[in-house]
Amino acid sequence: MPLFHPVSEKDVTRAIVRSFLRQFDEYVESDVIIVGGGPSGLVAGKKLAENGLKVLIVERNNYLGGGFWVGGYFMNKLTLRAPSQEVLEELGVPYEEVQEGLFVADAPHACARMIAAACDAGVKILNLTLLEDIVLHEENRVAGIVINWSPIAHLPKEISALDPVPLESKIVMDATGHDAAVVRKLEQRGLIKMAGEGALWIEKSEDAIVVRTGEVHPGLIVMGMAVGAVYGLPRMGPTFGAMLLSGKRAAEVALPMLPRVAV
Ligand code: 48F
Repeated sequence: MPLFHPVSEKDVTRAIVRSFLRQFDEYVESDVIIVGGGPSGLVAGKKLAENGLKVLIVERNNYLGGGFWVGGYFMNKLTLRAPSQEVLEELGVPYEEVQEGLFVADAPHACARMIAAACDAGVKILNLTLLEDIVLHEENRVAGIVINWSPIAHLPKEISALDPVPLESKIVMDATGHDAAVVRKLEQRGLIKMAGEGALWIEKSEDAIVVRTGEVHPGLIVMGMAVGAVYGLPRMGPTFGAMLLSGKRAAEVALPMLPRVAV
């Protein structure tokens, strides 16, 4: 007597294809597309989805979490400064106060919980997907993104001549970290000038990143380390509180721009 229910190979393949394509079809149009599934993007996605919005995270890697899996160097301990430990509390991640206002948490635990929380809230994920370009409509308002399969970037030119496809959304968010890949597409067209990231200075950087999080161009909100690259702010290196609070702030900026479905 076999342990598992009988299912054939064709049924397995059909289950994958049909489920993926149904979701892909549904998310060709979203309320918010977040490019980048690092800490800032995940926090923003969670908050927006909790407010009833249709949120898609587009991530070039096969895994979510960005730089949040490792604290710094090769050491998987995250540091955060008050008051950002409140986000860990919301997520149910244990942490330790090592000195007044400075907290340490296990990166794998925090990252796994953060990904789960975004998914639980209803965020959908398109991974192995590279932002290739942006969609611009009237008065250069950002109206969506253009995507391709990320391994395409590593293929020889003769195989990689593969057209991308566009997705539409009411708001696009750049959460691509140091790359600021979405804003860079505006810069390439002379629509914005990026200042480039400054040198490391934790005290200055964290406040500035959160304060400058917001709409950088009609239809485009920038958050996380991408904010530093746009405005020339110092980087913060191995501390993460500003990523969490910047993600929250990005969602707070977006919410009044969109009709809420539920609270
Ligand atoms: O780099 P990342 O973790 O960005 P973040 O949320 O947090 C930054 C910190 O991790 C750390 C730091 C401060 O503590 O200095 O670096 O600002 O996550 C960015 C995600 O975006 C993806 C990338 O793979 C990563 O998971 N990404 C970047 N460019 C693209 C992209 C692109 N062109 N298309 C799709 N995804």
